[in-house]
Amino acid sequence: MNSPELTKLNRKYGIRDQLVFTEGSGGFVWAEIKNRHAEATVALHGGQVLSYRPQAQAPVLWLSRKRYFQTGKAIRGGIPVCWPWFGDHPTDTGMPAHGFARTAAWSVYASEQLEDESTRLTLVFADSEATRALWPHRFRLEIEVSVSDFLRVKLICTNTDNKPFTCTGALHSYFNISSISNIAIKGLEECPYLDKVDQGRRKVQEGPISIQRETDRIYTDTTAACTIEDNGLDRQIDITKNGSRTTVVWNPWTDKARRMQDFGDEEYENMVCVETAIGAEVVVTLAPGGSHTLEQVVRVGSLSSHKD
Ligand code: TA6
Repeated sequence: MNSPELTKLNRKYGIRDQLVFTEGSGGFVWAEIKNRHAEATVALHGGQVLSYRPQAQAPVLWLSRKRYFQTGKAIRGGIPVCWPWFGDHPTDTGMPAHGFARTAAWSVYASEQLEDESTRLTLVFADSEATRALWPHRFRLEIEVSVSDFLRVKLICTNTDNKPFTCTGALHSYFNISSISNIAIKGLEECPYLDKVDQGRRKVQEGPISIQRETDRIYTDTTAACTIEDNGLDRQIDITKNGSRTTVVWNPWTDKARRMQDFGDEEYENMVCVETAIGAEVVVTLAPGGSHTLEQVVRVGSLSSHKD
């Protein structure tokens, strides 16, 4: 985006001392948010939250040092928007994994300073000839990002077509952690899951999740909140959700980390994905005019004070 366009964007949607649009790496436009509660960065590329950090806290989201900022490529880290399909395309493996929303150019729709001096930014992305060539449906996607002492992300998908469509997707959140051996994920105990590292075998979660190898699990039929307990940072990340009956937990571990070009060999140590999803056995079917909202709220707190 050239600077006159950036100036226009800032004039229309910038908020003094809170929200400014800048040109980041790869020529991508970023919304830089800073208020008394927290700081965050959102890229128009993919409608993707790249960073979130409450004041006086360590970063909550993880972003790879080797991430791409290139047109047509997904950004490794933050909260990629997987839509209108999660994972591989159901019938055509030639299609991009996790759909096309995460590599699309989104536009700014609204920005607001809220009463408690938190900030809300809304981006939109609608169908085009290019998207209809991949997926023959008319739609409107909105992502609403609220930055406060919590981070709320809402993905609102609306069917603007004259026929129904079915979609899956996820807020594919990458969380920053002190070390993979220092964490436990709670909230999915006794929940059934499909183990993608073990040919999709159906299993049941026993106790809290600790990660000691490549982990790629689709927890089905759960609306539960999750907590990442991080002893190294003495913090817990609480993740609540709405509009989702699927939670995905992922860490690539050593071999897969090495195979990914946009992922550092050792970076599996400091990230874990806990994803708010629509996928596996649960899909969303929208009638013409129908909408669905996938919502995730992230809060951080001190672990030791929660344990006292
Ligand atoms: O959400 C977990 C997962 O589906 C894994 O299977 C893994 O492939 C990951 O997403 C990353 O996918 P990506 O297409 O971004 O490399």
